[in-house]
Amino acid sequence: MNSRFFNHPETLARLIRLHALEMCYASKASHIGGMFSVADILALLYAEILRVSPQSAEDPSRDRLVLSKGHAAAALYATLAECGFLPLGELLDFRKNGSRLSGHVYSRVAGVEFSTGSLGQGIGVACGMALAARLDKSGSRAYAIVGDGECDEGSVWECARFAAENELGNFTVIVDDNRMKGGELYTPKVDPFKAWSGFGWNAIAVDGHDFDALREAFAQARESAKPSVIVARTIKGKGVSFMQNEALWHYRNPDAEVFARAWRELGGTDADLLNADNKPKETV
Ligand SMILES: Cc1ncc(C[n+]2csc(CCOP(=O)(O)OP(=O)(O)O)c2C)c(N)n1
Ligand SMILES: [Mg+2]
Repeated sequence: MNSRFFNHPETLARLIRLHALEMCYASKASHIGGMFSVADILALLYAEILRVSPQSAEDPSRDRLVLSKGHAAAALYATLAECGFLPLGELLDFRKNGSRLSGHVYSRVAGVEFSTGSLGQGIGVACGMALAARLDKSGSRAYAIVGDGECDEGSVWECARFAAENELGNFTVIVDDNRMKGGELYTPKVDPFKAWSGFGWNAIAVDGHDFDALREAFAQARESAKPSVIVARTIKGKGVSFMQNEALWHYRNPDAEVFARAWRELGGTDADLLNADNKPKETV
């Protein structure tokens, strides 16, 4: 929870997208589409749901979040910086040689619980954190965010079965269900909601860009004795018209013109810039 953004996750979400855009522009790299699809989920988690703060980063009873789709690292770093875990200015070191802000989530960054990037791995670690919390009676809850494509990994379903068998009611998985993997938009033949329900989970389907619906889903998850999954229907590239549902923007760096257009669509101002030298051409 964060007092600055509590009840205002949309403000944090806007900043996450702006910072992630600037980080991808400055570093000439990264998975921008999947950062934008998960931005609202990260914003609500850090604004209102997770019991975490820079002051209690080592508290054993803190909640745990693992961003299992680790290629969206810049969105998580931006969230953590806005919530005071690291300096905002450090975000521009993203992907630079020697920086801890590597292109996939790195656990040396303050507030990060586990390094991810190899899809299918983070969810199992978060599941272990939930089990440990129960054994320790710490009251902590564990959360993992996975991509819909990541759910092609068998390890996701090993975890699904283990968590259900062990009735890990303190474990919540959020599926960033943008219906895109590396390529075009697709319709899954195996419905994710039915699949998770079939594994014995408390499954909740929501619009992943609707804060009220997400809020309600997290509240329902807290009440469940079973592990919960929030199947959040999202839009890859959400927030920038020409990136939405476009396979090209799974991984691509914006050039100066694209940066300026996207910055404008996201409502970016000069005050939002991390580096004044990045000023979009039109605003100069
Ligand atoms: C084990 C593994 N295989 C392949 C990749 C390469 N990879 C990076 S992102 C991606 C697509 C993931 O799709 P999804 O989980 O739906 O993520 P999103 O749409 O949110 O970007 C792939 C295959 C990887 N990081 N890890
Ligand atoms: Mg996807």
